[in-house]
Amino acid sequence: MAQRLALPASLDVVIVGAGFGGMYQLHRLRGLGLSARIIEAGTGVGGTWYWNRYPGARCDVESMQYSFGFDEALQQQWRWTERFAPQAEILAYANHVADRFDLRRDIAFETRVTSAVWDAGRAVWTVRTDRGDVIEARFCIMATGCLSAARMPDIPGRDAFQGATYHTGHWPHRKVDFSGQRVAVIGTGSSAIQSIPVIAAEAAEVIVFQRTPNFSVPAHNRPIDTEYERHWKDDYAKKRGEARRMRTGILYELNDQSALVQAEAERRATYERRWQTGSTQFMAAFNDLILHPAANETAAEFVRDKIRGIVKDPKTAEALAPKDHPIGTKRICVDTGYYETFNRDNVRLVNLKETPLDHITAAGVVAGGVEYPVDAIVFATGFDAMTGTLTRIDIRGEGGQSLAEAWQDGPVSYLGLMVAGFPNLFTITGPGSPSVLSNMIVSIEQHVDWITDCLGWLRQQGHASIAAEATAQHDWVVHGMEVANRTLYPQAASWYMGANIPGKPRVFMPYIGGVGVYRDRCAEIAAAGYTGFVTGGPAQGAAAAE
Ligand code: NA7
Repeated sequence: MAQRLALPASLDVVIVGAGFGGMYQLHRLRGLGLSARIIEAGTGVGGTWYWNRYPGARCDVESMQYSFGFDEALQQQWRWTERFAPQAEILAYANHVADRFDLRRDIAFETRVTSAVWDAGRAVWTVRTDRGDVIEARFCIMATGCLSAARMPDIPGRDAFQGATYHTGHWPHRKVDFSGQRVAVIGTGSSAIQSIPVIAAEAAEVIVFQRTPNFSVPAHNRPIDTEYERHWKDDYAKKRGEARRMRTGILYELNDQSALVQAEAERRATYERRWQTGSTQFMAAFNDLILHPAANETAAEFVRDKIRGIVKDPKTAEALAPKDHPIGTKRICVDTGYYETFNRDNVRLVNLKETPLDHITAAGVVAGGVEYPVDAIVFATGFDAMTGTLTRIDIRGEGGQSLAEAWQDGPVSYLGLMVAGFPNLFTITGPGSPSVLSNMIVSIEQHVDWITDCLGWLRQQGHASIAAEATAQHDWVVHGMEVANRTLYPQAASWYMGANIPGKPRVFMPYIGGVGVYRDRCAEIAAAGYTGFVTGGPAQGAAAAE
């Protein structure tokens, strides 16, 4: 193991996390001539794609779009091999970016930030790590990811199990061999839906414990051919520009028509065409699927019918067909052979709605009083999404208030970029920004560019600090809630709402107004001299901007 990078006692900027956000942020800050280091808990770069190594892990945004657009040579030279890149290829891309831009010399790996405390008098953050580092930095940029705090459910007896246990979000770095094994998978979110078909192809038996079924559409993944690659690369910059105007930051065919204006047969044909194309663009079949219950129901019923058509056992098919939430209000999954997997002899579904999960024993999982003996348990139980990665760090702003306290009734933020009371601390794709409702890399690039411009502006103006105003933050939070309440999203008990974590406040966390609209708002605010932000004092201290 190479020696860990020594961290200086004083810096302009500490960046937390070496995923795509942290890496691009470091690159941009170098361009600004600021001293910056990334502190990263893992042994390598990649963030989400470093941790989520479970079988079948794959991005649900097309590779040609789920990649950096800031550097023309990079986007022209990098070659994706599949329409939807597997985790290993995305991780290879992250490593390529780190090498290409010589980022590693400023990344301290295997180091976790434990606290960050604001000193208002000196306008510096004191950042501490689990290795005993103490660093003073003028700015702290949290590039900690939205889905990084993996969540193990508190199922009684969990620790008594004698076999192997895994969490999809913390998968081992070695190949896990399930051949000949009986495997329990707990959860049926995106991670489970991707991994179950792959595990089932290898294991002797797979028992899927489902509490709530999710809607999934086929990926129709395939190798990338030259024609498709050229279609993108011939005018990549233009296409990236168009994607940035889309509601989701993903370029795909829109249909500005209500689902309710078409006759049944025509509407089904529209859905069928989308189903055959595959991917999340299914939800763009009509313009009101996330707005009107009746419109949404037409799409939901189409997918339920597909499930009934694919899964041979009617009882299993019905259990897999979601009925408790409008389609798309929980993140729609994109799969390769998920529903077909339930036709295999070695796969069975345990419907926890009928037979609730009681406990775990040394030998297996007990549901509805029946013990299912297994050799391994895969917890595909998700994350403390959007806030968990931030609140597990002891972040203390003005007056010693912790971020966890500031967010005890749900996350509040101005633009998802800064939290009132926490000067000089930025959150890349924080709650209150499009983040998880968008192509993450598009949103990451926009936030990094905005933060970089802001730091450049502060230096130019001679300001030591910037903070969100409480009133501007309040207005943004209210606006975010209003926009969310115009949609069907708040109707689902989703992780967008914090509903998967017992006791977490039910607040719709991402901004659903759309990527294009949101970008314009951020740009207007910056152009008008950072309205809604308050700046303070002349720059001071050893690491002050030169
Ligand atoms: P998700 O989407 O949060 O899914 C977690 C799943 O685990 C979900 O089906 C849960 O059921 C289930 N779960 C959680 N706790 C339990 C207990 N105690 N018992 C039974 N089942 C449980 O996480 P993923 O990792 O799949 O996906 C997260 C995102 O990553 C995804 O949306 C993509 O954006 C990538 P529930 O619905 O709570 O009834």
